[in-house]
Order: sequence, then C-alpha cells, then structure tokens
Amino acid sequence: MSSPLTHSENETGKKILLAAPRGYCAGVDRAVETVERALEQYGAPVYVRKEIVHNRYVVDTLAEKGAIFVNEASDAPEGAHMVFSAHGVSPAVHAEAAAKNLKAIDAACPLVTKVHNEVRRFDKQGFQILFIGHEGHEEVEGTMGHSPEKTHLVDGLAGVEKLPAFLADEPNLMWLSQTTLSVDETMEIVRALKVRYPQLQDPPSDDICYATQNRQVAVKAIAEACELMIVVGSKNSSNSVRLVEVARQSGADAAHLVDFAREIDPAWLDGVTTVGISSGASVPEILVQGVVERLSEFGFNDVEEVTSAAEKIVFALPRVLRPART
Ligand code: 10G
Ligand code: SF4
Repeated sequence: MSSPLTHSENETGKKILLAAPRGYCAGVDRAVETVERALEQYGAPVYVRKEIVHNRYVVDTLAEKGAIFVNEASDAPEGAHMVFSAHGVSPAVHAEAAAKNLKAIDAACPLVTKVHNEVRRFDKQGFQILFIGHEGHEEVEGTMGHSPEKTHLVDGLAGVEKLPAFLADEPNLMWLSQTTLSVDETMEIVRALKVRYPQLQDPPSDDICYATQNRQVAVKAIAEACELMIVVGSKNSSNSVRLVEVARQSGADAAHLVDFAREIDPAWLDGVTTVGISSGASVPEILVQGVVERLSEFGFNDVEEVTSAAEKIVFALPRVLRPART
C-alpha cells in the first residue's frame, strides 16, 4: 500500500511503515464474535469471565452492547449465560460454573486448548512440566490448572533458579509455554533450562502461536528503519507488550504502547522522520487507523505497508453458536 504521493508532494520526507501482519488473530476474532453472537442469540445480559481479550476498546464496546464482565464464574447469577475468555480456563473454573448451573460457552482459542491438551497428555505420561510464562496471567493460570501438581512455572530467566530442587533427579521433564511470549526470550530460557536439566525434552510443536510469531517477525522487519515505533495495544496485553520489547531490541530508537491515538505525545515525534506502527493480536484495525490519522496531522502522510507473512487461518465458532444445518 505505498502512497501515491511523489517526493515533491510529500516534502516533509516523513514516513509511516505499517507492519503486517498486525492486529486481530483468528482466536481473538472468534472470541469477540462469540460474545456478539451470544448477545444476539440469548439477549443481554451475557456474562463474560474476565476480559474476553485484553483490549480496553473491545471490552468497552461489548459492555455497551450488554456484556457484563465479571472476575469469577461464581459472580454471575444462577443459570446465566457465561462466556469464558480467549485465554482459556482450568477445569476448576468449569466446575465452578457448573455448580451455579451457568450455561457456559468456552471462547478459549483452539491454540490455547491445544496446550491444555498437551499438559494433560504429558501429565498422564508421567512427565513433570516446566511451563514458561508470566505469573498471574490468565492463560498461565488456566493452562497450569490442567495439571496443578505436575506443572512448574518458569517466569523469565530469573525463574530458572527458583525451580524446586527435586526436578534435577526427574528423568521425564518437558517444557511447554504460554502462547504469546517473545520467541527469542523463550529460546534463551530453554537454553538456560537445558544447562540445568540436560534431560529436558522439547515439545512436539511450538506453543508460541503463529500470530504471536508473525507479529514479532513483522516488527523486526521494520524496526531498524524506525526512529519511533508505536504499538497499539493495552498495558495488560502480553503479546502487545512483547511487540514493544521486540521493536526496541531490533533497532527502533524508541517504542511506545498506546491504547488510543490521543495518547501519542507530540514530543515523541521531535526529529523523527520514520515511524513504525504495529498492533497486538487483540487490537481492532480502527485503532491503528486512528494512529495513522493522528500522525498525518504532524506531516506523516506517506504510508507504506511492509508485509512479512500472509495469514488465512480462521476458527469455527463454539458449536452452540453455529447456525443450525438445514
Ligand atoms: O497477549 P495476551 O495473552 O495478554 O492476550 P490478548 O487478549 O491481548 O491477545 C490475544 C491473545 C490471547 C487471547 C492469548 S492466547
Ligand atoms: Fe490464539 Fe495465538 Fe490469538 Fe492467542 S494470540 S488467541 S493463541 S491465535
């Protein structure tokens, strides 16, 4: 999408590089549509456990349509419709919902469910699992909840030292991870784990999902050319925060995370000719276009999209929300 402007029309020389892929992944698209369809099918209110995805705008928009966001399944009234967030939940949360006769709809991304299944499978096969992820994140709580006794959290490189001593003598050790981590940082942690546990086995497939990986590669492709990188995303969005880190590590002079265009500080643009833009997997494109429009007020009118991968993956909605076959 190179701008049609000639050099003389765009004398500022100021340029925007738009990373692609960016924004919504297939799991987020499915989860947001799950809440919208549930509202259409059952009427408001529909309860949602935690933020359906970690994006302020998405949550506020769904709340306006009649979704009620609660912290725990038990916070909804008896018998209500409840959607579980895209980050996935543990069996204990399903049990809590059943105890209140909730009509639960699980919007967990199928790629998170894949990790849940791996955890259960390796637990059954007698493995202890070193789970790389961020403490307190909903996905981590949900995934580790599928085998609370056999999973051990590794949060960052510092987490390697904190693992219990008995694991050194454990012959069956496997590592798995949260889906939205930095690929480079995770590999660094795995190398450190293998020094400490030479018997550690690799999982059969990547847990860091295609969307996380593609967005990081796309940011790396433009970072060096950018004096400033703006990543659109919320502060509690793990994958969005990772994009800011990747931008800094890959050569952008500065990188900032914003929920909305209005948060851009004009001082960030002092002396800047090339701004990179990306957005996390939970971010609607309308917010990115808001940033492009705001930057045009500062003379950034030349927009070039730099595409490093094509994404075609789409996930079917939860079965109860699919149209009945005729
Ligand atoms: O990046 P995190 O996990 O914080 O979530 P998000 O809602 O900002 O983005 C979508 C990713 C997931 C639903 C986690 S699999
Ligand atoms: Fe699924 Fe990956 Fe999106 Fe998470 S970030 S919802 S795992 S596609």
